[in-house]
Amino acid sequence: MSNTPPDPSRPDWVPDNAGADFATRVMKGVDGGHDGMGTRLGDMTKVPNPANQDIALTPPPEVTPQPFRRRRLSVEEYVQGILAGDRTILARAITVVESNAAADSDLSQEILRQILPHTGKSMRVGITGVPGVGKSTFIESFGCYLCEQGHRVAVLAVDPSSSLTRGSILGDKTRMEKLSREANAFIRPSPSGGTLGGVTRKSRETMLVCEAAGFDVLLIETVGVGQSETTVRSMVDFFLLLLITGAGDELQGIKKGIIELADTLLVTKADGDNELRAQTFCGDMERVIHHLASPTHGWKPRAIRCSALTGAGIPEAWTIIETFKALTSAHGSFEQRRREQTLEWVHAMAHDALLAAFHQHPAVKTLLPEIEKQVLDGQIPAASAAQSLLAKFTYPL
Ligand SMILES: Nc1nc2c(ncn2[C@@H]2O[C@H](COP(=O)(O)OP(=O)(O)OP(=O)(O)O)[C@@H](O)[C@H]2O)c(=O)[nH]1
Ligand SMILES: [Mg+2]
Repeated sequence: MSNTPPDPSRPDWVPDNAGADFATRVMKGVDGGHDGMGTRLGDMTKVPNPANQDIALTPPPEVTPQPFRRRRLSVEEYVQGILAGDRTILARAITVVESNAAADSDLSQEILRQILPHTGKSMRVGITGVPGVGKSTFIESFGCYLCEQGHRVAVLAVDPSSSLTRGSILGDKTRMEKLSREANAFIRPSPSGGTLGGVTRKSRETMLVCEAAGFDVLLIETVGVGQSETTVRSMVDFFLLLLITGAGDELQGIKKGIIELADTLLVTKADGDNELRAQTFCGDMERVIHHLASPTHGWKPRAIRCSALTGAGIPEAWTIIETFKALTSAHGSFEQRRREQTLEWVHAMAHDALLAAFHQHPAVKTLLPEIEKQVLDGQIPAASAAQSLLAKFTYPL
């Protein structure tokens, strides 16, 4: 044992044989704050400590840090704020609507109930296409054009993948820099949180809130992979599919099923060297849709081309949407679709809630492993297994 006094800058867990290169040293503390002023707790803890000795400090008073909380608004304040087009309240109301917290559910439903008479007056446009096709750039250009025409534009996203990939399709508002500075535009990135069903509920309700706030054009962006196109189709009046030339059918996900959902095909990036190819491709697509059934009664889908860079085709895209609205309103299919969508939504929500309750049911959860085993062992048929599980299910739980 060495008799040298312990080095106060060397913690006792440093190995005895640690050389000079063992880079752990405890620095002497600074009395008071780092700026040389007193500590936040005042002089009570500020005890001179020249030799780093143990010193009994006067215990600081109990200070419980108070988290910053915004005052909760009342239902009336939310409703009045939304109807007055107050953007801050609008954003907060959407946060309430998007919340998964049970505590927000009553508030959110009451806000929605009160704004309901002020909803439904917008044109709801769904925009889809594979990643990189130019959705965000198109929305930027199209949205700015609509604002110039005196419209108020809200941009929302249905992006169930974003919570997994963190690559929210509207996460980067930078691609919509100009539009996000427009006083008459409101861009809401995709709600986080999982399932397509969950994201859809939030997006539908957010649409209603935006309509009550006076936005007369809603642009709902969704990435063209998976099931989200079908979902967005079920919540919009007009569905726009963006395509690029030369990407190959497979790459663009141009499945017949998706083209059949679209009210118009928009060939993007029709500029520079690509202009001629876009023209040819657009003609090809026109011939394709000619042979397909239209998703909307009273409307014949169109194929057009545009460039978000030069602005070519942007006004035409809006003219088509306006024509669509006029024709389908006259035909009755516009209103008919909205009614069907609302009822489908009710059924879908009841369906989702019932399914979740079934899987959370304690008796079902207890029985499930045994029943699964019996099915796999060939002891009972699948239908009997399902019946046994359902027999255990009661609702409410
Ligand atoms: N030349 C040309 N390039 C374009 C046009 N529109 C978009 N681009 C480019 O295409 C690339 C992809 O565009 P985005 O708008 O980000 O595509 P997106 O469909 O939103 O992509 P994701 O968000 O990844 O699904 C960007 O580099 C754009 O600059 C256009 O009209 N002309
Ligand atoms: Mg995008």
